[in-house]
Amino acid sequence: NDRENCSRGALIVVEGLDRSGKTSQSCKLLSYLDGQGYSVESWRFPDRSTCVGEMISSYLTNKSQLDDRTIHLLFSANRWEKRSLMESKLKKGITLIVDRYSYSGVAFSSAKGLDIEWCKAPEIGLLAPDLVLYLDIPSEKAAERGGYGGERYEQLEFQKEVAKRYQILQDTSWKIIDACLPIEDVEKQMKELVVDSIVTCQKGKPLSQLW
Ligand code: 2DT
Repeated sequence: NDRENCSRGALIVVEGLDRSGKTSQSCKLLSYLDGQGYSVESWRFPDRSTCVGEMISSYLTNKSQLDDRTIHLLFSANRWEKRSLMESKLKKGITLIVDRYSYSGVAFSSAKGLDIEWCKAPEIGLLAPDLVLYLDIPSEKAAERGGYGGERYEQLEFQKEVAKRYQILQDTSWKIIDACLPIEDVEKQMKELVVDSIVTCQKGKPLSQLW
């Protein structure tokens, strides 16, 4: 029927500091929605599987050095190279759960001291999320959670700067989730918000663009 023909999937983004629980919560969300019969895929940025993604990965693991603006533009390019696929999936009715997106891009680069407006510019024209689930956790608490790995950026002082930038970036698409609550509570809140967002998109909410 008509409704099915035009109904699109929702673009859901999960953001938060390292160790805030983004990846495990995204997994839970995926299997829940899948079990409920929604058509859904799980994505993540950086997508390390592309050529650009390999350059990013080598930078993150300290195997290469890049100028701050250069790496910023590579992260952005890594989203641009996926933009058309993202749009076609959404238009086919597939909901995407995306672990990190432009907000990580701007928060991490501007935390190094780059101008925030400069950081936002290359993101202009990428698809805007329908919902951003921000897993809110104090940097100290996150650091206590089994510690960080060895990648660049996984340091307490830097994460504190990132948290400040995330605050500046909040907009009406954001829902702040207290990531210190028990895992099941976080999960429940996320499920409800996502299902609401999927319904709104099915009802014809248009896709929009950053920024
Ligand atoms: P993961 O540990 O989630 O793979 O992230 N980052 C990420 C940026 O600096 N800019 C971006 O645009 C994105 C998407 C955050 C790897 C690290 O890369 C940072 C953590």
